[in-house]
Amino acid sequence: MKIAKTLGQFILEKQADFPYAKGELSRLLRDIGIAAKIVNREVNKAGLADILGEAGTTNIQGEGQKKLDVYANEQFISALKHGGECCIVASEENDEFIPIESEVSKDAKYIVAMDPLDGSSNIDVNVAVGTIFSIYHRTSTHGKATMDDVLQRGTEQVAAGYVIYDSSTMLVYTTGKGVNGFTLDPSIGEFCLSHPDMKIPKDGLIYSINEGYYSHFPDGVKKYIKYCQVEDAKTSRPYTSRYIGSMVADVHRNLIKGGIFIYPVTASAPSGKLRLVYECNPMAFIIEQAGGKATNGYERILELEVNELHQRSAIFIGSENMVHKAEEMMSFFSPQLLKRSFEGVVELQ
Ligand code: P6P
Repeated sequence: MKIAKTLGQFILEKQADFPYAKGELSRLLRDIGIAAKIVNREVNKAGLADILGEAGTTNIQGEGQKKLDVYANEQFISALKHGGECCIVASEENDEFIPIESEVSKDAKYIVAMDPLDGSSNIDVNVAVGTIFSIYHRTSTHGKATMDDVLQRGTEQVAAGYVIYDSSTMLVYTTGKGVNGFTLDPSIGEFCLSHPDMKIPKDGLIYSINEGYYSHFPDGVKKYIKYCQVEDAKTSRPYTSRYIGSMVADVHRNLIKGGIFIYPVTASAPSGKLRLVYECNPMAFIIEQAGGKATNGYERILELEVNELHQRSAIFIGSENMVHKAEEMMSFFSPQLLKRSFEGVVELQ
């Protein structure tokens, strides 16, 4: 029986693709893999351990933190702190970024931005949740790393990935040379290469959006939803609607099967809900590397200017041809006109 390649073996093998690599990125990815295995253990027994439910605290998003949110955040921060390859951690769960100033880390060259447990509202009902991470080189050349090191465009990412904790636990990541997926083999406690060189189909038959907000959507999004629902054998419509409510799970399904995930701006979230730095940018990097597309309805996600750590963005991400079609519908409204319509200045027909 062929022994599958472990994440560690694969990382080292690919390190050769980067002639000047001295192993720091390899070790950083290893540290993330270790934290993912620890979090996986708790996610898998959430119903048994006293780790379900609310932590009784709220994060900067004003969201009630689940015990597992806090636990996952602590595990990833600890692994990154002790790994010595990262000088700043920026997390959805922390208002400010966390400088890592230990002797071994203060001169480390990498920054990690993460959503330690995305979709955590699904934990208590046993639905897939995920971790999303994004890795940058620090831009500052001396002294303490600063917020400028964190607020970099998505195009500057060195690596990005996600972990999906579901029927099986997978780690999917890119370093800019394609996308590879690893499935955790609990019998050996290793992530093993199971999905080499992942590519998202150019077309798909699945659209993923929370239609409960339909009345709040921009007209272009309403047009696209109606387009997906029209009977048309030539284009295999109507498409299928699938919405898990966990971005990692919805995007992962579309990466494998083809499809589009949309979280647009709405009247109640005029800048969108999802966060640019540690949700949209890493997922956009991965999907682009797999041959897909990711925009905010008008502009490429990876080129959006990053001004704040917890900045939000609309996102249309998935199969290239589906995102193109959605953008066609969105092109009816300029972002400016759309914004003024939410401010009640302009009545959109
Ligand atoms: P809604 C989970 O809270 C999350 O951040 C994403 O994982 C998910 O896609 C989205 O929010 C779900 O938001 O408003 O549809 O419940």
